[in-house]
Amino acid sequence: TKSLKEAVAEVVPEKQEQLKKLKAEHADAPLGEITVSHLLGGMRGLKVMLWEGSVLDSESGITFHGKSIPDCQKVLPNADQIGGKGKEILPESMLWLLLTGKVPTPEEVKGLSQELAAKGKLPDYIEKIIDSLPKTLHPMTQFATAVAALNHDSKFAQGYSQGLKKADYWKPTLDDSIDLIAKLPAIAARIYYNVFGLGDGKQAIDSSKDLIANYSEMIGYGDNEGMIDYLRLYIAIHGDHEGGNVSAHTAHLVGSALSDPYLSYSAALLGLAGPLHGLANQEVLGWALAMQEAVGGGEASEEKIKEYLWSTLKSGRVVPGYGHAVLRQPDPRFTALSEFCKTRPELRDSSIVQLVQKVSQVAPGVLKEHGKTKNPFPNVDAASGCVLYQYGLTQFTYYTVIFGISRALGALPQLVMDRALGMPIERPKSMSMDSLKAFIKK
Ligand code: NMX
Ligand code: MLT
Repeated sequence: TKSLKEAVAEVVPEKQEQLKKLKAEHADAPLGEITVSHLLGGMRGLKVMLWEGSVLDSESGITFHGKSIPDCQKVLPNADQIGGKGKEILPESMLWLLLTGKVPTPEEVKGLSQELAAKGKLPDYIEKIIDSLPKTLHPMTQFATAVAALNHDSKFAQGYSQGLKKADYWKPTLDDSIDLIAKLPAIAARIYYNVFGLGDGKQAIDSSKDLIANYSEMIGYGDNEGMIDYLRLYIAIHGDHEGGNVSAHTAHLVGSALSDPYLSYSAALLGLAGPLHGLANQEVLGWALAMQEAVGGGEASEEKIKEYLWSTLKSGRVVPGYGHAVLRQPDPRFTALSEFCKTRPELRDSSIVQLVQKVSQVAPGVLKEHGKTKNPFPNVDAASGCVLYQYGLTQFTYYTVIFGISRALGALPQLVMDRALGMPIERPKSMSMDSLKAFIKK
C-alpha cells in the first residue's frame, strides 16, 4: 500500500513534463481577449490561472479530475470500506483524488486516515492562543488566527530559511499541508467548545476512526450516524471549486509569495469569511428561519414564499444561496445535499429542510422576473445549513468554519502543485482610469 506522499512523488514528474510540453508547444496560443469590462467586472471568465484539481463548467458544474459528484460517490472509498460506518465519500478519499488525480484503494485511504489521526493533536501553544480569544470574536476570525499561528512549526518556512533547493519545495509544502488538514478539525472543535460550550473540550483523537468521525465526536455528534455521514459528504464536495473562487485564489496568490501553507490557508479562510462567499451559508440559515417565522415551514404556500422573496429583493438585499459567478444551472452540490436529505427520514420530515427545498422551486422564477442575477438557481449554500440546523447544530455563525475545514482539501494540493511546477509569484497589471483611457486612445 502506497502512502499519499509516495503517490504524489509519482505524479510530480508527469506533471512537470506536461507543463514543459505545454510551454514548449503552446506558449503563445491566445486564450481570449481582455476587455475593459473584464478589468471592471471582477475578471469574470478570464482564463489566467492554472488549477489541476477541478474544473467548473457553467452548465454541468464541478468535476474533480474529470469526475462529477455522482461519479465520485460511486468510486471513492467510503467509511464502510475502511472498517467504519457510512456510505458517503470520505474527505480523505477526495484529498487523495485532488492531490494525485487517482482513485485511492480503501487500504490507501485507511492509511491516510491513520496518518491524519496521528498528526491531529494541537500543540499547547495553539490551544492557548485559541483559549485566549474573546468568545465574541467571530469563529472564522478565530479559525484564521489559529491556522496562521501554526506557521510557527512550518517545515517549508524552516527549510526555505535553511536554503532548501527549489526542486524540493513541494516536499515540505506537502508535509505542512497534511499536518494542517489533520489539525483543522481539532482547531474547529476547540473554537466550538470555547464559543458555544459544546463538545467535551478535549479534542481527543481515536486512531481507528476517520477524520470526520473524530471531528464529529469532538463536537458532540459521535453517536449521530446521519450527521457524521452528512459532514463527510459536505466536506468532500466543498473541497474544491476550481481556482478562481475567493478562498482558493487567495491561497494560491499568498502562496505564490512562498508564504507557507499555514499562512496561505489562513488568508484563504479570511476570504471565505465574506458574505458573498463562504459566509453565505450562515446568511441563508438566518434568512430561512426568518422566512419560516413569517410564512410557515414546509407547509408554506408558494404565494407567501414569493412575497417573502420579493420583500428581500425590494429591501435591496441579495437572496442568499442563489446566483453564482460561473454556474448557470442549479449547483450539483446543492443537488447532492438535497438527495442526501431524501435518504434520511429525520431530514425528509424536517420543516426547515422542506421549506428550503420549496424555496428552491419558487426562487428561480422570482429571480428571473427580478432580472438582475445571471444565475437564478440555488448554489450549495442554499442547502448546506438547514441540515446542520435540523441535526441540532443551530449556531450558524459556526457554519462557515465547517466549509473552512473542507476548502483545504483543494486549496492545499494546488499549493503543492504550484511548488512542484515552480509557478512564479502572481503579479497582474493594474491600471488607473487615466492610464486606461490613455492606453485605449493609442
Ligand atoms: N439575489 C439578488 N440579486 C443578485 C443575486 C441574488 N442571489 N445574485 C446576483 N444578484 C445581482 C448582483 O448583486 C448584481 O447586482 P448589481 O448589478 O446591482 O451589482 C447582479 O445580480 C449581477 O450579478 P451576477 O453577475 O449574476 O453575479 P456575480 O457573479 O457578480 O456574483 C454571487 C455572484 C454569488 C456573489 C451573487 O450571485 C450573490 O451575491 N449571491 C448571493 C450570495 C451567495 O449565495 N453567495 C454564495 C456563493 C457560493 N459560495 O459558496 O461561495
Ligand atoms: C465556491 O465553492 O468557492 C463557491 O461556489 C464560489 C465560487 O466558485 O466562485
